[in-house]
Amino acid sequence: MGQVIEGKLDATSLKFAIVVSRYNSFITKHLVEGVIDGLSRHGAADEDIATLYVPGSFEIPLACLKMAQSGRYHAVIAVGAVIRGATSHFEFVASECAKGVAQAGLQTGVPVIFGVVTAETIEQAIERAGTKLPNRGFEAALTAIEQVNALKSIPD
Ligand code: INI
Repeated sequence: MGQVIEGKLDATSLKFAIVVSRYNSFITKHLVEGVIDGLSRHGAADEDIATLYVPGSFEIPLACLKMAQSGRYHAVIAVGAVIRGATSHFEFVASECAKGVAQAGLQTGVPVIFGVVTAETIEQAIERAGTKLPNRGFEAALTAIEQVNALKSIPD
């Protein structure tokens, strides 16, 4: 089977930044709660979690890049809710946010996790904030912890 390298779900002594959009805050506040719950339950200390608020999901990538560049955090978790509604604005916001979040991670080498809900309807967004479906923020927290530890485990 060869050598298996994987990341444990242990957030002890790790530092995290959450970048959260105020737009659709009735959804994002639940996602942030999910992130903090996921990090805390896996050993992260309250003082090791910093939360930065930005106006909308379009503003998330630059804020993630700056947080990652600061060197203070082991991972950055982006949290937003982009809901289609009646406008094509949705496509631009959602795709620029996704591209920018990926770029922030690749450019800095710091894991930047996409905890942004994209949904066709408000109802779908509510489901993904932890009603019918698991809270996407909680899942993003676990992804962050696993990814940090997976990258730490890569042999020199
Ligand atoms: N921002 C969101 O976070 N979600 C949305 O659904 C959304 N829609 O649909 O418009 C949205 N727009 C605002 C955008 O993120 C920027 O804040 C704005 O365009 C200014 O740059």
